[in-house]
Amino acid sequence: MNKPAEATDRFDAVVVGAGFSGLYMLYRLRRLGLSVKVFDSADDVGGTWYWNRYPGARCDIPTTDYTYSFDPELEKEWTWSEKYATQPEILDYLRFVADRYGLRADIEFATSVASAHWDEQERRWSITTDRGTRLRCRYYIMASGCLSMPKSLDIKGTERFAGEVYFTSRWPHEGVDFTGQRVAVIGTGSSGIQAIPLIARQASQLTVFQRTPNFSVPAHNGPAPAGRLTRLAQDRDEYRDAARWSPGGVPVEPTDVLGVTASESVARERFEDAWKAGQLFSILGVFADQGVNPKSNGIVAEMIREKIRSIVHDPRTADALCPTDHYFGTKRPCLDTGYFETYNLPHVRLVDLRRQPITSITEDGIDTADESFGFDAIVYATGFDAMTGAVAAVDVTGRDGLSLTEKWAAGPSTYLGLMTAGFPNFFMITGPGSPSVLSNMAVSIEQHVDWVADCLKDMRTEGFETIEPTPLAESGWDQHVRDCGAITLHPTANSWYMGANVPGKPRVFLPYIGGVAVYRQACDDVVARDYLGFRRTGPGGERCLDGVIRRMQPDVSLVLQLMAKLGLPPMETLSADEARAMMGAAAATRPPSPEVGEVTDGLMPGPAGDLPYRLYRPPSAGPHPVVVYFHGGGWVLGDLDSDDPLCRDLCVRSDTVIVSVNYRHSPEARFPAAADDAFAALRWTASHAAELGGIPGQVAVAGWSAGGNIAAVACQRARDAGGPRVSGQLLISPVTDSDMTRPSYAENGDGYVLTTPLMHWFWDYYADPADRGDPRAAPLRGNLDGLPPACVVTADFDPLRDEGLAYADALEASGAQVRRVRARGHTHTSVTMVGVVISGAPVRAEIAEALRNFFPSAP
Ligand code: NA7
Repeated sequence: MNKPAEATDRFDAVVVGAGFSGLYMLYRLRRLGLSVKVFDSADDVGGTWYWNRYPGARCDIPTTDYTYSFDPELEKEWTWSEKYATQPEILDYLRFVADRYGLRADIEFATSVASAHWDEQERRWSITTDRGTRLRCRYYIMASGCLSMPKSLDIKGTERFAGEVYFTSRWPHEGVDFTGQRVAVIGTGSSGIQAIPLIARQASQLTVFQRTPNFSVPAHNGPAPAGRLTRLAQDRDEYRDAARWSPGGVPVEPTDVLGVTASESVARERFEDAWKAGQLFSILGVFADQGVNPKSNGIVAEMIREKIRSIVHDPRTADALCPTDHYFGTKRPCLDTGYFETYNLPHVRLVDLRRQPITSITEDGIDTADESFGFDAIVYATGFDAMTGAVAAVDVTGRDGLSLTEKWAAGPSTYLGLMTAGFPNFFMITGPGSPSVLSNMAVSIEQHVDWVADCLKDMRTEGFETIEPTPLAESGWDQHVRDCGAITLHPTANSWYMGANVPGKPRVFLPYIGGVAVYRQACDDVVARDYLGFRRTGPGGERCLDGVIRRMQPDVSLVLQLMAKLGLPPMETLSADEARAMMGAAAATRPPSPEVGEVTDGLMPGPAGDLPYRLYRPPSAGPHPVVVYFHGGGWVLGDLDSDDPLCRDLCVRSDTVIVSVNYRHSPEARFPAAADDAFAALRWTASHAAELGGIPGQVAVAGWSAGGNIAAVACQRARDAGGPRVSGQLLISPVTDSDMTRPSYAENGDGYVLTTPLMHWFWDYYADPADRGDPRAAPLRGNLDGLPPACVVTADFDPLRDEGLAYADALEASGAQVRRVRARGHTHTSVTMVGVVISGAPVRAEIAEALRNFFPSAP
């Protein structure tokens, strides 16, 4: 039997929570030879599975996957009886695990940690419990669960009700018999949806109060799927490894079918298969783009609504049960057994709180705006203060008296979801900023526990006593977590992922949505880079390699990975024609481009023959300002098609006419042909603005990459020639100089599409070395006085970044107005990948705003 902690006790580690994570943490720490005390407020192990005993409580990740994998022997000794095990079976399993490894000896039950204060002198945490015990420890680990702190009741009059009151999250151990009772259930999240069909079996009357209809798919529970069991039996290690390196912690075959392009029959077939599979990751993966693309998401959502309508007989009830206010998956979808069917029973009624909100709980029931209901029992299935609730429930104070709740007042801030700056040796298992609730928790828990245990082992080996993230590493990770969330539809929903279910909680996307595998790799990379972003101290001094582990936009790295998989030859090893063909083939696979008002192709005169152009007119009534646009491609590649998506995007966003001009290319027409054509195109467009539907006198130039180069040159030449007047120059990642020794070449010259060898290849085709200092080739070397306002866009991972910045500096020094747009986490090409790289959209919105502001009529 365990011994209660004494005031004088010192432990290496204190762990809060004896659920899935606390038990495994204890196991690992013990094996490191550390002294550990685990506290849990419950009377037994189990964590969430100890408390959530409501009827129908089951996991909704296949139980073969929702299980410990750290010990193959343990796996041999336990067989799950169903595809989705019940709460009692999972609790039995956790008890079995606790007994098998003798874990209870170090767990103090019915005891909560009340406070944890860091003592800088002692380099230890000082812990107090709700039983008044005080103790000290080197490491303080919260394994307190993501969905363990019930949300406080936020309904008027709850204390008045004289009947029985139950909470799904704190269900009586002896069970509840609702036979013959009039029962109310408030809440239709996973808990409500699981409990309602079973409560309906007993109650004489069941009334469900629904605030938000939820997406739910049938679990099709039964024996564990044979395919999964066979794969597991054949090669357990391979199977578990596949889970660890999967997007969600369950091995799945990822799809590359996009909802936006799939035929109706393919879409239907994929959906029906997922519906039959009865698995969250199947229905969440009908299309590769359903989490990020509203249209694709809408296809899946509508098919689920069709199913609901086909199950529920009463059309009004069916309608009320159909979710329409959030994208599918942006609130936690549910797996159910007979949930929607339950509403066909004569004694079950749905009350739609959107139509008739609860005004108050009364002594004998619930009053809504329209009706008074009498009940014998009310069941609250109203959810949790997710992800931060349990951590914030303890008074955690770090260095210099900084309290965790103060630090997190505007939302949690963590490094890897594992630690937070200012709180040395304080670890969170599946904390905010880690995949946690978006993944199979069992896999994510094991990964976190293993990371922490390995970290403590490394610290001991290397003689360190404390570890703590740096502010730089932490803010970098927070940014990355936000970037990952921002490209998805998640931030649009009032979900508990966003903290939106708890009144007053900051609205922040709490988990990390980059995926389990990507996340694991980031954690491993941090360790491999000598604990990048962590400061470790010990008697022998401190060590800290400061930095940010992931600076690139998540979708940009995904595109780079996909491109690497294609194994294309480096462009500079090809001939110009071969390179052009390769670019053309890539363009053919692009998603549909944005709609504009009108597109017309034409010819304009150039110095050596006609130049093809494509005009994009916005949908709004003209006339509009005009932008002469020059495509990218190193003066060698590119044409009107290559930059078509970008031109459309700029046209619609900036509400301007875009005239995209195809200038002459190298090696067929070398320097200064492209620059000459650009200036000619500017002159012709300016003098024909009215015919083109433009506003005379309101003409700007724009260009990307080499197009930015000739756009900048055209501005200098217009100034020298005394016209035309240019309203502004938009230079997107422009080539401004032929000097390739700037630091951005060293940093980004390899691995980000535009490479140093490729830039050499472009220059070699375009201009003789003797010409490369000519301001018509290297505008940075020209006279920059009297030039129009500029917007200069530079991307972090671009070899051309520094010459873009140098041009912005030089323009500013010469008195030009300059707006700088930093494409944070982008490469030379990624901002232009309209419809592919979602994180480019806000950057293009900023660019379009700058473009619009060149013109006097701009708002
Ligand atoms: P959830 O998913 O947060 O569901 C709570 C439900 O209670 C949800 O339908 C809420 O509506 C509803 N709710 C909450 N407060 C109120 C008030 N004041 N009035 C009416 N209705 C209310 O919690 P669960 O316990 O079901 O599931 C938690 C997770 O556990 C689950 O996602 C799985 O991961 C396991 P709302 O949607 O906020 O309008």
